[in-house]
Amino acid sequence: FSLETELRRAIDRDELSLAFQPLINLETNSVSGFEALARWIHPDHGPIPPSEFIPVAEESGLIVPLGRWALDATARTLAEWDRRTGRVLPVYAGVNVSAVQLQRDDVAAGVAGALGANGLDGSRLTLELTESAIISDPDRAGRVLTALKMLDARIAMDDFGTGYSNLAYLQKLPIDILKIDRSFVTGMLADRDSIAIVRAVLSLADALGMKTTAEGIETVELARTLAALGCSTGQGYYFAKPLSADDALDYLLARA
Ligand code: G
Ligand code: G
Ligand code: MN
Ligand code: NA
Repeated sequence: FSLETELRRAIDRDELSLAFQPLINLETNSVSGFEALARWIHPDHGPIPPSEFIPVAEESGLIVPLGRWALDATARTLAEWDRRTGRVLPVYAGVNVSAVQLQRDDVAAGVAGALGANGLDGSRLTLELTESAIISDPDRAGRVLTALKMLDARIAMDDFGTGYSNLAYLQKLPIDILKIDRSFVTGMLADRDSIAIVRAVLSLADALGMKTTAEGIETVELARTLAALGCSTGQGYYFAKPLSADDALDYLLARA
């Protein structure tokens, strides 16, 4: 059983799917968007978690077709939701882009293709990049991010605070959103250091004119505290787990 061979087949046979986790506006409690997360249910071996197949995809280069598929499938889902509800829904989808993808693929061309094929405005997509994606080739990252901004797409820094932070990139690159890593959020009510880091990230984002998304909100206390601290957006099991596309649309319509 070679995960790489199986993954290649899974991409070809359309065995991958997407789950959508709601992103909640902490001020209004409405749905701002969803993070699209790849799922793989192998016909014989059952669900294979992304923590197993994403690293294999990165090492093998399969992250390029996988990433293209994720962009297309996300845009297709947004267009399908618009079609079903008969309006342009005011929500965006966040798509994860790994460092390898940013280096090896023309991500802006992939985004433009996914938008064009589905008749979507660029503001409907947010690309979630990790700090490592930028550090590994800052010049290339700068060109790709500029091209993405020209499409009107937004850029989020994923897992912010866990990478090799080089704060100069925040100033130089057109980053719209800082996603505060789950590890800081989880501990922030019990641990002074975590809340200090969360406050510092919120204040940094505010000073640089960026929005913030807190990951891993599991309790109402965390949701209330982050809202009071001025965090823009929340994500976590307290609001909802990653949902199927149909359940995500129901969730959106129930909260609208
Ligand atoms: O639900 P969770 O276990 O789904 O996802 C684990 C991690 O896998 C996410 O935090 C994300 O970094 C990564 N991931 C999920 N889907 C994708 C994808 O489509 N592309 C990339 N590059 N990473 C993904
Ligand atoms: O940041 P990444 O793109 O690494 O984050 C998405 C991952 O976080 C997914 O695996 C998702 O299932 C997981 N996740 C989302 N909300 C929560 C939460 O409230 N608690 C925990 N433990 N994991 C969460
Ligand atoms: Mn992410
Ligand atoms: Na993250």
